[in-house]
Amino acid sequence: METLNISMIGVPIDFGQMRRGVDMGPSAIRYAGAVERLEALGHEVVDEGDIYVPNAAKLEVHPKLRNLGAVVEACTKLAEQVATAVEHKKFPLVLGGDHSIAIGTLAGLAQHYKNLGVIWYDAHADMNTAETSPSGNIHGMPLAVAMELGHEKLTHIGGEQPKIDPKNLVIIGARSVDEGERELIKEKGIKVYSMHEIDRLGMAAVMEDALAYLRSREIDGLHLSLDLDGLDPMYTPGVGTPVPGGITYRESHLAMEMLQESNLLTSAEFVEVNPVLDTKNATANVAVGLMGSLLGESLV
Ligand code: EXY
Ligand code: MN
Ligand code: MN
Ligand code: MN
Repeated sequence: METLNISMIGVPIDFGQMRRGVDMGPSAIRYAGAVERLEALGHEVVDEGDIYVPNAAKLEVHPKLRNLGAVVEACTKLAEQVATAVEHKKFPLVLGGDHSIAIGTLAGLAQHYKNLGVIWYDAHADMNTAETSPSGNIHGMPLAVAMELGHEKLTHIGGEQPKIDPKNLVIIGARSVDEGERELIKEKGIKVYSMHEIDRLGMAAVMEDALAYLRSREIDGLHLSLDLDGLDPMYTPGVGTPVPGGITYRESHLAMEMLQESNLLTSAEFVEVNPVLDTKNATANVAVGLMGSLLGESLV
């Protein structure tokens, strides 16, 4: 693998959901040795530190969008930082924090990539709006927002245009999808490999198919948004919304290794690590191991 100039950005926020602790995700991932692991692969890694939202509790609230003002501020700052990293030919590596941060990551990437592919590795579709959400938690909404569906304070971060084309989106690992999300997936013709397809076809075939599909879309960049709850909770217990019957440890490493081989990857984020719900930093350790496979580590 070519050596990368990695811009590692921490986003220690928990505004997009209700479980305390996920704001410590970036620290947990750092303690799990993310920088050393990637430097050992020959990459240049600059840890840009953390995005900070002062006085979050005083920012705008909304009856159906929890902590709206704080999420908007965090994602606006993140979008700027991601856009700057890409401008300087760096590889953005974003550490969450809950999955609402992807609103900022995708907004930043869309400043440069006009036909961006996205692999959404997750138990969930994260495609709700205030009208369809069962919880009002914005970490269940980033993909709707990126398709410019939802409150304009969110959809207009990084500009008023949609940030992704639904046809360039591939969801892998879905097993907890709400009614409104199912309708949107059908309406937009979004490619989803649920746990059923992964069980039936196997992860190798799923990744072959997904990468061939994304190549056929002639994407100009590929972002991996990896929610650690995409894996089975037996491997990643430290997440806020665990769903049994998930992807295995080795299936996940294979997916990362095949992504690396594809030479399509241009950015990545690892989200929903919650050390308060974890044991011995296991979930952050899994995240760092997957980063290694994603960015060039080989078994022999
Ligand atoms: N679909 C549910 C909701 O919208 O509240 C659960 C979303 C969980 C989102 C986590 C980050 O993946
Ligand atoms: Mn998610
Ligand atoms: Mn999830
Ligand atoms: Mn608009």
